[in-house]
Amino acid sequence: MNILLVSPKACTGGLESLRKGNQILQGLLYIAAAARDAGHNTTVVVADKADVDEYILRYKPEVLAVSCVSATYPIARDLLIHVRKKHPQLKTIIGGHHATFMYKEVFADTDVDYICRGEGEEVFPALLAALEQGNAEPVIMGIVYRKDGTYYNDAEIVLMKDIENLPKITRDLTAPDFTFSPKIVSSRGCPFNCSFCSISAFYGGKYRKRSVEAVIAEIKEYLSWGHDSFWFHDDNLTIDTKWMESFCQAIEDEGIKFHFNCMSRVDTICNNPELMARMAKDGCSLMSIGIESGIPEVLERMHKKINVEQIKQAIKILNKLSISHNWYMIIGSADEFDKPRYIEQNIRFFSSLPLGYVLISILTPFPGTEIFNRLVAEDRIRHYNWEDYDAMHCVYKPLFMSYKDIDKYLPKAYVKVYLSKGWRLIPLFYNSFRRKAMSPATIGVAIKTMFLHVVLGKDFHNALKKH
Ligand code: B12
Ligand code: SF4
Repeated sequence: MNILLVSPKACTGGLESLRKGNQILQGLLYIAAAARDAGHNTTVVVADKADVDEYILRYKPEVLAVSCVSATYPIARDLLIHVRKKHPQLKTIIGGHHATFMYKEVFADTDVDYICRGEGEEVFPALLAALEQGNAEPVIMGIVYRKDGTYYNDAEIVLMKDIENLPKITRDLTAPDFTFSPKIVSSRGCPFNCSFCSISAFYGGKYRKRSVEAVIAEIKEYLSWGHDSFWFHDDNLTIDTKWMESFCQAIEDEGIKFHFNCMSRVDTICNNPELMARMAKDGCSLMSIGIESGIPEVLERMHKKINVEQIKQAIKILNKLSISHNWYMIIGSADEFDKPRYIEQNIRFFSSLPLGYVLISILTPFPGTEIFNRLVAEDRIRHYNWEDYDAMHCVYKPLFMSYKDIDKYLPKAYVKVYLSKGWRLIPLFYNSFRRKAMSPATIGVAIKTMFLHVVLGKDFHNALKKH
């Protein structure tokens, strides 16, 4: 069968790489590879309703598959509605975190044929096989369809037992208009349970790991194609420290050289400083770590299971190494700490630390998360305009201040936190280029946005968005 897979053309602020297709949602590439391995002709494109017809004409698909996150759901929704009207013969399917948790709403909005609840690598080819045999209503748990108001196969979110042999993502999966940059997944899931993160809900707290041998073989293959810089999409690459040690050992034994970026946690960094030094030596050039808040009570309610002392110690450890660091901060907590004095306390905390990059978000209740379920129960979700679920808009009703005031803290926090770095901004940017930790385009977007907002007084969200 001919399958067209669509990554929504995002206009999420600043994500140039996703808009231009330099990056395509990795989950979609995995299911494209799985369908190819099952003998189908697959092409992955980045599109919205305005240009999907062109791709349908070019690739003549029988099935159209879409992925999205909450913020890009409106693009996916409009595209599916358009396809249903204009190409009614096409079978359509959507997957990803948003569709998994909001499947009933997505069916109602789009009249899509199927929704994948969970991981698609096994169930998507099973659906294609059923469709080839003329069975449009197969019993495949996780491939949900709707008939006469009843949902079938929706009882659970399906996960693969084993992720050792993930299908191989190759250049030829994507249409030639888009560039290819390999990402590595050595594990899926996370054993922690942070209240704002949809990972624990999606993976049910399960954590699965691939063998060091399989990951090294994949990296060697990408190296042979000329790539030497990889982003690990693992939710936390360093959870299994024994695995990480074996991985470093394998890099050293094989004598292979490459840069890699990954996500970690402050507790792991504090408990394993030697491992961090070894990772730096073996090519780790950027580590992203969630601090979220410097207020102990907020950390506790988020179930972060880290403390302020660990945060400070982890920063010291990383600052002694050649690893650039990128920290996450959250404004707002949807509880009694949503007061200007606590938000300002948090901004002061982040400004007082010798951090590398800081990525600041507004607390966003993503479907499936504990925060989402609580705010729905308390009737404190302001609206379901999903394009605003981009971690830059306050979409909930705060208890002690207005949502607009929370929104205003986002640019303020960026300015204060980055200005607090003073001259250290110069080596920060210089090193990020040198170690390929961040692209000049990303930093360019950040500087342009701040200039438009702070100097020219433009609205922050409009300054960041590109239409
Ligand atoms: C890496 C990453 C990014 C990268 C993406 C790069 C890329 N090329 O993919 C970058 C930094 C660009 C990014 C940006 C954003 N991200 Co992000 N990101 C991640 C992260 C850590 C890994 C994504 C990944 O590759 N996962 C591995 C793949 C294999 O899993 P998957 O995507 O879920 O796909 C599987 C299934 O869902 C299913 N599936 C998915 N689609 C489809 C489609 C079909 C048809 C089928 C059958 C199956 C299927 O099968 C796949 C294979 O098993 C996830 C967390 C996570 N664990 O997923 C967050 C995550 C997806 N991101 C999130 C968010 C919020 C964002 C941003 C909005 C942040 C922001 N403020 O801008 C943007 C939105 C970007 C966009 N336009 O879509 C949230 C989404 C929550 C939500 N409900 O919206 C997540 C879950 C993290 C979290 N906070 O909880 N992100
Ligand atoms: S925020 Fe990080 S540590 Fe917490 S559940 Fe999500 S991936 Fe795990």
